[in-house]
Amino acid sequence: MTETSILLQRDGAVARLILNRPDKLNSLTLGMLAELSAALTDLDSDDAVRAVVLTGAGRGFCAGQDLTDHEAMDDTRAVRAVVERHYNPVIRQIRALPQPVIAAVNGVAAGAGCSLALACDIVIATESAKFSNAFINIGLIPDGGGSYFLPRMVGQARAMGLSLLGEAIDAKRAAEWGLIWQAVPDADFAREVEALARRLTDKPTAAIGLIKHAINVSGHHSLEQQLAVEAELQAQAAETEDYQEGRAAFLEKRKPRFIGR
Ligand code: T3D
Repeated sequence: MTETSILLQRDGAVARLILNRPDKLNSLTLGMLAELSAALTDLDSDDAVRAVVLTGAGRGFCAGQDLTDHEAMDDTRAVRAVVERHYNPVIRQIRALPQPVIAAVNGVAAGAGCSLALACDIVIATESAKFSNAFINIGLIPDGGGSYFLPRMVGQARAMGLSLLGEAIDAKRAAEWGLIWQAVPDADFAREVEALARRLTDKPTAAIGLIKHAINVSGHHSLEQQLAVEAELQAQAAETEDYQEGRAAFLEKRKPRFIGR
């Protein structure tokens, strides 16, 4: 893709998805969500990609739904369809992507922009970034999976506080609360994101996809159901070449070289 509202850049085994409307803090239009969905579809079947970084151009990560997008906002009767047809598929795609997805939160993540970040597998943020469940500030409710992710990540009390008050928290607090993986000084951010992505590309990618699945379904499973899921997924992991390599490397006391399948 070229200069569109979503940039997809491949760099070896790392793919970068860049939300690219910096003047509007990368707020989301329906066209942008369609582009994002198309890019995720491309990546889903791309075996050469072993880590995906989702980030924002300019000073923001994503300010949620573009409130000036007439197509999405003017007909209030169409909101259900906007959520079902444009937001929900993207959230599902991120969760189901076989590769790990890093949200590299370079600035404010508000409303559906916050949900988008939380849908990713690992969130790393600049210390100056802010997370805001801003929906309530305009009379809406958390969508994009926000009402699912938040209580599971930070517990009911903090999920309620964030959702009812709509106040932003900074990345350090978000990390302390378990909303994100890591807050790093702004000056180190690019280097830390790169290092995290490269660490992930060296890992057994097929197992990462299976781990994502196991953890994502665990939220609505009993222990018995989850034990059954683990048995099934472990059987699949054990069939991979990377499992053979991991075990051989351990026995031979050397570093494993995983190929991702
Ligand atoms: O119908 C449906 O689809 C329902 C789905 C809803 C999902 C949602 O995401 S609802 C929540 C939508 N998001 C918000 O309510 C956040 C709105 N933005 C803000 O509150 C602030 O912009 C921020 C706190 C995020 C950042 O503030 P600040 O001071 O750093 O920046 P700013 O000056 O407000 O914004 C910079 C520009 O981006 C500005 O444009 P301008 O005046 O320079 O031309 C601003 O209007 C624009 N912008 C920021 N957020 C949005 C936006 N434009 C359109 N939509 C936005 N969400």
